[in-house]
Amino acid sequence: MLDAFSRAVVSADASTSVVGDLSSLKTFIAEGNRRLDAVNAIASNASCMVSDAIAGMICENQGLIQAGGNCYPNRRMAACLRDGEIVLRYVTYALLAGDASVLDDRCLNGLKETYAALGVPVTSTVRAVQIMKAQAAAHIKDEPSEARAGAKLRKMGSTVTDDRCASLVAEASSYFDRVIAALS
Ligand SMILES: CCC1=C(C)/C(=C/C2=NC(=C\c3[nH]c(/C=C4\NC(=O)[C@H](C)[C@H]4CC)c(C)c3CCC(=O)O)/C(CCC(=O)O)=C2C)NC1=O
Repeated sequence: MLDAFSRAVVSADASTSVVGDLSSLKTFIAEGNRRLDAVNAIASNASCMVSDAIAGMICENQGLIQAGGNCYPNRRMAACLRDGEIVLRYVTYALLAGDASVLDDRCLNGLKETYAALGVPVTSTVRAVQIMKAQAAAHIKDEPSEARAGAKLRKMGSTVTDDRCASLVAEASSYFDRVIAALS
């Protein structure tokens, strides 16, 4: 498992050079609090995000909870919710570390094959991940929409939400895309 710092060391070592371009690490440090805010925005809304994403996925494809569907019976429903939580948790680890390796090595490695063996449908999984991606963007920007959240609307009250958040939204989105690519 690597983070932004160990990644710089490993890359430098691979070319037997001294650690070269420190500017990206400087930014990583300078923007560190903002990164922690982004991680916190996801982590403290995680259970709501997961249940909403899986509920949305099922709403759009109710066959999943009927006999023969992969979220039927309750044991499989529980496994699916748990998997949603696992994916979101590893995405937040990657965002915290500034590196995707923890997500790749401990969550995605072999998942496609496991799902194929168990008959877990990829299109539905991808849909749930896409919903979590959209939720994460909204929470990092601290702009959850009233239309979607209703009475559950919860703002973190972040004091700075300028467009520097955009790079963290883009980075988080790239980890969700990585999940989708690994399963597709
Ligand atoms: C830490 C890394 C890690 C991952 C990623 C992981 C995933 C994982 N998900 C599994 C099952 C499962 N995963 C699902 C998920 C779903 N079914 C659907 O219809 C939806 C599309 C989707 C939810 C979004 C289901 C239903 C099962 C149980 C399948 C079965 O037993 O028939 C299994 C098989 C063993 C078990 O049931 O626990 C693994 C290993 N386990 C891990 O330890």
